[in-house]
Amino acid sequence: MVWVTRRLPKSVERALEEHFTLRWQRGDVPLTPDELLRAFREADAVLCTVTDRIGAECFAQPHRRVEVVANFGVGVNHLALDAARAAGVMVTNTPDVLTEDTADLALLLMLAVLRRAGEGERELRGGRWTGWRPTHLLGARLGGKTLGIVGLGRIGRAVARRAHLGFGMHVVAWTRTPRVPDGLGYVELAPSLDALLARADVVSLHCPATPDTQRLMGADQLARMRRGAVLVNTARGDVVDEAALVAALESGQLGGAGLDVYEREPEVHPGMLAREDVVLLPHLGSATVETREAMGMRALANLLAFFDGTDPPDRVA
Ligand code: 8YV
Repeated sequence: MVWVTRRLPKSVERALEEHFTLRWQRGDVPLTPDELLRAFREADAVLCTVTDRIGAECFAQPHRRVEVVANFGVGVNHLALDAARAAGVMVTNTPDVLTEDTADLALLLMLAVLRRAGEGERELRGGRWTGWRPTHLLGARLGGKTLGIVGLGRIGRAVARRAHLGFGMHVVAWTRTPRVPDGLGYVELAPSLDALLARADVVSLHCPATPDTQRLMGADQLARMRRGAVLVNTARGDVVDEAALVAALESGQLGGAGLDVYEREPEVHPGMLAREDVVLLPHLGSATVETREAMGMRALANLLAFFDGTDPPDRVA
């Protein structure tokens, strides 16, 4: 039996039903910690997602039955991978299929912040638009600006392509493996995060959330950004110290921010909500019909491979 923790696109639910006995979550709310423990005792597999914080207690409990956890999503920071390995439980994710849509959303946030789209929309809907004038809501052009990409994995590379080829940005990147990937000759590698922060007009985060990247962008790093620069985060809230970000915006050190992810989702730092220079989206990076269906099919493919006794394509633990 496969326990599915959230509702999925209809086509995915039907495809899962063709292959497995399923246990669906009633309503579309996250399982409680007790329900998660129970799922691990009763199911052979759990199909989970970012809203399920699956700690060591699930993997290490007596009478655990689960043999495989198929995560719907590429990020796996909500799963205790070491505990999964220690217990011999396999974990898979859904890379590749969400790369392009997440990269699109990063560009959307850059444009929205630089062109003051949120502010303009709020003004219009609020009945405060008095008509066109030459000096109304002037923003900044993306073209010609320097983009600093933190993390040059699949999504970081897709953002680099869009930013340079589509918008004429200069692209500087800082990455764990200091090598420019094939086909990205226009990307300059920064020797350090500090060097990248000193150069970039827009900093976009594309690293996974790990103990090493926890609050990677803290008060010190925000202070090292160029005055008036913009921070975009479509990675994980854990990578940014949200309180420090609010302080940097309030002091004018940063010129704006575009966020899709937060430290304590669905909570958002109250200091952010009132700011006109911030664009806030509710974790929509992969939220297209095409991608969410593809993510579901990828999770299904991983489960099928596991139960067929072959190697799942996207094993992470
Ligand atoms: C998902 C994401 O919407 O894949 C990820 O890591 O952040 C998004 O694509 C979400 O996390 C589903 O698990």
